[in-house]
Amino acid sequence: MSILILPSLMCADQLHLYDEIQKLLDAGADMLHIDVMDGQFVPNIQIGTETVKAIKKEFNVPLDYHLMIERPEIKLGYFPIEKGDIVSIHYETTDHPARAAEYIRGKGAKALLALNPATPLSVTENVTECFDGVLIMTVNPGYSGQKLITGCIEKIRRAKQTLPEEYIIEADGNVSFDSAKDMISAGANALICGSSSLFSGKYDYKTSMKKLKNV
Ligand code: S6P
Ligand code: MG
Repeated sequence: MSILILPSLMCADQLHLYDEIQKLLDAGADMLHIDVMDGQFVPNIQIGTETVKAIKKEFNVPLDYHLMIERPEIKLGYFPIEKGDIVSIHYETTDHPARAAEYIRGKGAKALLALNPATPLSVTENVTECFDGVLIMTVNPGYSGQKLITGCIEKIRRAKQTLPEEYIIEADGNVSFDSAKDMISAGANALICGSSSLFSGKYDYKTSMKKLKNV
């Protein structure tokens, strides 16, 4: 399986999103990672449903939704989820993760269970077949620019060892050109790239993307 490189749109220039998306696609982005935050589950608020709809209308790009919102099962309908998309809901936000996954799969998208750094991998045990993968937070959700919690690399390793072979394993948080190597060696097959790599300002998107693909 090739490694998905997923630019985190919250790290792009928010006043020039259209141009930013164009540049990311030109640089070869596979999908766009959309962080949705509700100010309750995480101490931050973004990105609005109208923005997501506008992106879908203007660009032919699948979205990788990361829903950091309480009770996602009753809010999934706000989003234009379709075939080709990936949708992560957090284990900590719902009593009904499998119900949310069923809705997502019903739209033709892939459903992932996202885990905070402190949440053990064992919570996936009884609902493994309801999901297509896991999103492993390697920082606490809510902000970009945070420091890696190194114990989470071990969680990625255990996910690779114990979860189905075909599972998507996303790593999200402080994915740098260096930490990306450790994450991939541990078993991650999708990297969320933000201020630590793609958006560091050191290189243009094409160069950063090439560097990431080489990793
Ligand atoms: C954080 C969010 C992430 C960030 C990304 C930023 O809550 O889920 O997707 O946007 O991690 O990357 P970095 O390199 O600044 O940590
Ligand atoms: Mg995210």
